[in-house]
Amino acid sequence: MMSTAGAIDVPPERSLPPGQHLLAQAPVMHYGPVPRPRPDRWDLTVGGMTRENREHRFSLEEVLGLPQLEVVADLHCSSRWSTLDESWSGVSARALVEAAPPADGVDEVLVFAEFGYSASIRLEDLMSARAVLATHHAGEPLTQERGAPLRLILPHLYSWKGPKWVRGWNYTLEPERGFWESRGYHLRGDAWREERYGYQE
Ligand SMILES: Nc1nc2c(c(=O)[nH]1)N[C@H]1C(S)=C(S)[C@@H](COP(=O)(O)O)O[C@H]1N2
Ligand SMILES: [Mo]
Repeated sequence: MMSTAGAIDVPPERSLPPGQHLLAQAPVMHYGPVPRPRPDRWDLTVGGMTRENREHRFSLEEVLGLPQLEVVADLHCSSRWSTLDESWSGVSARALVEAAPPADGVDEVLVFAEFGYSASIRLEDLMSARAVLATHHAGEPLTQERGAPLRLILPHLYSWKGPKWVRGWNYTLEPERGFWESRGYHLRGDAWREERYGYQE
């Protein structure tokens, strides 16, 4: 998470979360390499404390059959840049939770992606009306570097909580720290409350 030059002015009537500056365009940012497409072996797994006490597996086709959702949302990187009005479309994350429901008492999710990337997310955040498993950005299919075939977008959280190349999640009773959360970043990560670092928890 490095900082980025090229800040622009925030338009009147708009605001950014505290401590953020605006960029005209989001830089491509992730840790490690871009995975190469593997449509033949792609699946999505929902496991951990599921209601039926079994792992649920979905093909991409099955995921794409869930209710569609389009969201216009800002990106907020914890390295302090934001962008405004990105448009993301795909399927509702809440619909996938409903298709593979958690056991009673589950409040937490560890979302995982290719190459072991993961992010800790509260079930409540994953089920928010604007949480989208995106297949498209700005009206075009996601590019590989932006997370194709599927990427999670949670508009009110810092964007490290939006894994690109997402492959599923596990339900847990207690929060489990993901990639950045175990490197000093916040479990919840609400950008509007500036929940950046773990020491603020
Ligand atoms: N799989 C994966 N997803 C990831 C990351 C990553 O390192 N790996 N980085 C996150 C971070 S820190 C940011 S800011 C956004 C950047 O998204 P962008 O490249 O579309 O701008 O992706 C997020 N999703
Ligand atoms: Mo980020």
